[in-house]
Amino acid sequence: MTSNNDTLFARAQLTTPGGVNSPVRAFRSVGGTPRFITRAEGPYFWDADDRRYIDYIGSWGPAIVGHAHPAVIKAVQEAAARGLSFGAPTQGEIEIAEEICKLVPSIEQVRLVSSGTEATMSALRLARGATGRDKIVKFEGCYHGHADSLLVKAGSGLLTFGNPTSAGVPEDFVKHTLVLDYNNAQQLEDAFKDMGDQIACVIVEPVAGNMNLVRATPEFLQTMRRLCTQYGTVLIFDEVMCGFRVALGGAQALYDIKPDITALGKVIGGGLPVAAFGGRADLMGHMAPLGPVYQAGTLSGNPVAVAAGMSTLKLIQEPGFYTRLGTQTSKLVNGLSAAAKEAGVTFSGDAIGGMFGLYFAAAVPDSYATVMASNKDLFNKFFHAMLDAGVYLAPSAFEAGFVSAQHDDAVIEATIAAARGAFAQLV
Ligand code: KE4
Repeated sequence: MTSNNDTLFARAQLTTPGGVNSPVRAFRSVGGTPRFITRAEGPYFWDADDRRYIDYIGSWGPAIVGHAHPAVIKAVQEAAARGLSFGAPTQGEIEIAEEICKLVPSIEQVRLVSSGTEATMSALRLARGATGRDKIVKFEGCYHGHADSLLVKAGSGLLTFGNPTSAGVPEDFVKHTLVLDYNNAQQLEDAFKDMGDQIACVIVEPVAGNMNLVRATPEFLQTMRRLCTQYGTVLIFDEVMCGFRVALGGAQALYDIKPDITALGKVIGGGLPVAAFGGRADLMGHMAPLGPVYQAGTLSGNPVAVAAGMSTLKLIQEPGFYTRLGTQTSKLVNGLSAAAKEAGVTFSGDAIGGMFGLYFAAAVPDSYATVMASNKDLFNKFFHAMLDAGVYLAPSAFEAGFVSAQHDDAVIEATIAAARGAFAQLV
């Protein structure tokens, strides 16, 4: 029987490339028909056939308090009734900026934008403008949005400059981007010895979530901080995903490392388009209209989006929020690991705050190479078995998963029960 999802997907492809507005949604990595979501509430969403799923992408991170949280919806409704966008400053922008600076002490000044891509792109431009240097360092497996100079894969040699990962990105746009191995402190040391005084910035996901979940080692981040300080290089933590997701103060609070600039997104918009970049006041002072680094945005600091973000930031500060969130995420991962073991399936999992990684591999990966060695085919079979059982995981073996405050014990236990059936189908 043709599902409404099939019908909508066929129709969507007539007017939108791949039928989606962001590639990962097309299910190309896992195969099958993407689910067209009609509504969401708490830990659930419903597709076009009115089938309910336990949702573990949470809009790829923003839905940390659960979908359609009454307080967030009320804040959005009240803001919308006062007008949608003014193109002029509002008090709400001051309030959310003050909240971000309070919660992330390394951020002394912050600029709001509308997407994580804008946040990291602007942070790179700021680093280059403030240092007068062109070279940047990123790491294989980290994704920072789709700005040209960040769509780069590792070059042929260990310390050679990168090659574009996308058509339409001229070689010239990436010739200053050096792509190194995540968690390889020695290689980073060597790169700085080789060209440290030419490097404008290092940008890193301090907890990586775009090659699946891979934690940085403390030594890797400590080495990065030491070298950036030594060579006058700007250290950018891309916390668009892990910020307010792994801890209230983000990964920088967990690792107790102070970056120079932080990129934020997702949770700070609560599901609406708010992202930000901010950090040391002396660096942010280079931004127009104060200084020569230009960045602008019609909908930057949009009052309705800021209302959703501010409401979410208030809710995550409730006493015990992250303790409860971390407990639920650990229960999920431990339960899935036990179910896999019972079924005799090679599997491991990791959980940090409200973020988790599932790996069809014997051990939790600590690098791009090890995560890429996990069994993608088994994941894809598991993904579809779970989808059929009403559990929606990220539609790729190389994405992290997300738990909300509404994923209570009953939801976690239902997920584990579904997984027992799914794992049994793999053997
Ligand atoms: P956006 O431009 O998608 O708002 O943010 C880009 C970005 C920047 N930095 C990090 C660490 C990110 O994870 C992202 C976006 N994350 C993906 C999830 N893999 C968004 C999902 C999608 O691309 O549709």
